[in-house]
Amino acid sequence: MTEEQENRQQKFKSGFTVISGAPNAGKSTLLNLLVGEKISITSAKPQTTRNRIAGIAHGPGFQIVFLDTPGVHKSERNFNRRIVDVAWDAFDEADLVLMIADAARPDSASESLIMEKLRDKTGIPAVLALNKIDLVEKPKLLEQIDRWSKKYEFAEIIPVSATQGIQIPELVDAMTGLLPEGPPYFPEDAITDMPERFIVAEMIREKVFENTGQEVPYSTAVTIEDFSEDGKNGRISIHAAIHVERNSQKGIVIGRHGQMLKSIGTAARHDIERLLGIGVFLKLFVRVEKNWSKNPKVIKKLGY
Ligand SMILES: Nc1nc2c(ncn2[C@@H]2O[C@H](COP(=O)(O)OP(=O)(O)OP(=O)(O)O)[C@@H](O)[C@H]2O)c(=O)[nH]1
Ligand SMILES: [Mg+2]
Repeated sequence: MTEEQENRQQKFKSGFTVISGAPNAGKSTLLNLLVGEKISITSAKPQTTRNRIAGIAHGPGFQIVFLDTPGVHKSERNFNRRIVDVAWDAFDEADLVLMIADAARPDSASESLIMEKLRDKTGIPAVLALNKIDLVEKPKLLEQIDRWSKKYEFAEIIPVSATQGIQIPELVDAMTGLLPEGPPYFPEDAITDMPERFIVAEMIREKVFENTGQEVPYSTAVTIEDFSEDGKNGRISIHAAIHVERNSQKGIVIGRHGQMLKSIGTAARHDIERLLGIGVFLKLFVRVEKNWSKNPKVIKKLGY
């Protein structure tokens, strides 16, 4: 290696950044924006994300591997505790923490959980992104910044809006400044470590989140049963099962004359086609897996 090559390599910044925050703070929305592709599903309802999803952001002189995680919260529900554990486990991989807080709606219970974790993990720098600033007036935002700066010694506090794309370069600069020097972990064209099948299943689950209410989204899991080249018209053929916990929920997801399932399928297919860049034939089934979210074995089988 020449001296110049060595210098260049040494200056390259790379590392793992765990994205942590309360449910619904905007973690997955921000991840997608930072990566430049939709790889993590989002919704207006809390507790959308259930897995640790790596999203890779490439830039001049840096590569940041973001780990999107479930929103942390206290819950009596077995399944919720399981997914919150997934969020905490991601901290073990982190060189940097990107905490996301909703500037419009503080969530003190979740905030204290994360503060506790950060104090526990001394040595890992943390940046706070105060998100959704498009929803707050300036005086209230200044109040929030003040409140947060007294709560914890963040390396930086940056007000942002993930949906409006406000102050994103500033956020990226702050993070690259804090990352260690090192070679890239992933090839230049990689955007995630999750298989296509996983993201496809998630896109279907997102449509269930969007189209159904009350407990139904939280009783739903999606698995891919078949994923193959159709042969016909060069399309990909995907069979997916939507698992619910009760017969009544199955009825809701199918809807009158199958209308609901049709809407879910059409919306999901559009997203999947955009992701895969190819025509898709999508077939959905609804299955009742009685009380799956209470059974650790079945939870595992469904991918959690
Ligand atoms: N107005 C506004 N809405 C936002 C912003 N960022 C995210 N949202 C919305 O907030 C909601 C939650 O976003 P998500 O990205 O799913 O939040 P999350 O933190 O990943 O949520 P969980 O996975 O449930 O923990 C969605 O309806 C987003 O469109 C923002 O900057 N401004
Ligand atoms: Mg999320």
